[in-house]
Amino acid sequence: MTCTVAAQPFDYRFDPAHTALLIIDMQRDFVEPGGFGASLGNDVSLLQAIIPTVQRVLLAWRALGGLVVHTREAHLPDLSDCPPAKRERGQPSLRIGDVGPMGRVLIRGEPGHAIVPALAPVEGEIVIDKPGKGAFYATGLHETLQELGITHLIVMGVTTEVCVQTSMREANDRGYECLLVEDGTDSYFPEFKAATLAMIRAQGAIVGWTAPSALLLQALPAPTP
Ligand code: C5J
Repeated sequence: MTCTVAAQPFDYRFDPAHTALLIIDMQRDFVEPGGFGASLGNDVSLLQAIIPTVQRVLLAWRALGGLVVHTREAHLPDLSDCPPAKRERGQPSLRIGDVGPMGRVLIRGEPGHAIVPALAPVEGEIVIDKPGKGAFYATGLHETLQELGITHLIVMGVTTEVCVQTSMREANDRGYECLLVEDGTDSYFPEFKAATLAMIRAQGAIVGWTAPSALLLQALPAPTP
């Protein structure tokens, strides 16, 4: 079955049987006060605002029986997978591995590592822990998607210009056709989000397509009873 989204810069076509919904880093550490994002001085309310939209698309995709992949950015407790350059970057109030209000910042298994309750993975969904910004770096995600016959990715999550864009570029280099849901992603910097959407779809979808969630939802088939 082929679905068509009236996306930019032109129609995006996909078969749900060969498409995964990829939700990037919707973790407490990025969207709640007291986490990694806030420790860098960011206003996390901008990111919280997309949760209802991401949930709407997630529920529709689940109703179709489509494959869902969630990612979480985090490091091992001994920080052996965290390059010192990443930990030492900038002047944060808390560094990766420091103890904050949601446990150790950006560390696997800590409260801040969890995906927000409204989007929590359910049985059968894939959860990828990634040490980097890209979902394909040091995760085995490509091999998993290949085994499942996935050729297309519908992408949501945070932040648009960091982990979302990096993951889409990695996916593009590996041959996946990607659609970014415009209101299912956000940045701490609205101008960076706008620039990222523009650069993804520029030059004839050089990285991928973008579309608002309403147009994606309109394109989905009715779930079979
Ligand atoms: C960042 C992410 N911004 N998930 N991570 O460091 O975008």
